Amino acid sequence: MQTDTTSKKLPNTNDSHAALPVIRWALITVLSSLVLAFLLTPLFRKAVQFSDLDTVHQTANQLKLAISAFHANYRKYPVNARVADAVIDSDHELMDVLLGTETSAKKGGLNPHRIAFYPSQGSRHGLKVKGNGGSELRDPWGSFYRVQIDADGDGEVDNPRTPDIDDPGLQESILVWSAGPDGDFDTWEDNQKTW
Ligand SMILES: [Ca+2]
Ligand SMILES: [Ca+2]
Repeated sequence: MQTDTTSKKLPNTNDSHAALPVIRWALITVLSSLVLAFLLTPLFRKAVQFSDLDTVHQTANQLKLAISAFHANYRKYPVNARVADAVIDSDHELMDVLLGTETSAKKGGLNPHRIAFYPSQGSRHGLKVKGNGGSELRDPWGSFYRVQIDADGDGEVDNPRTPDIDDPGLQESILVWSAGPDGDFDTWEDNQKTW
């Protein structure tokens, strides 16, 4: 008995090659949809939010530590104001001093020994160091951090949350806070603070 080998259908390699881009496209579409669906979940948004809040607290405390180290070294704060408690932002004026740029060591500068009090190496959230070594520091939502310093040295500062109320103030030397996700310093519900 003879077997009819010609009746067996051989796979058409040209067909399978032609189908590959279609399969790839379909896979990419499905995967993209899944990723998009995950990004829209409340779980993901909550995870990002917690991660941002964690970053803010770490950064704010790092900034407070840097200002404290500056004071321990120079016996003054990195501001020119002496008579009133200073409220400043984490802009170039402050950060260049804490980073020890060349400008901050010039005549009349606040950091003549160019000591780097704020770490610029490695992954530091919100700090983009420029060519001259200077930078400004922003929170995950794009605003500067706000800093209040006991520049008059009486051991306390006004509570920035209740500036118009005649309260005893806070027994703190350095306060650092962020405007929070809404970017508004006046809305304290979401503001993040070090005290
Ligand atoms: Ca004070
Ligand atoms: Ca706010």
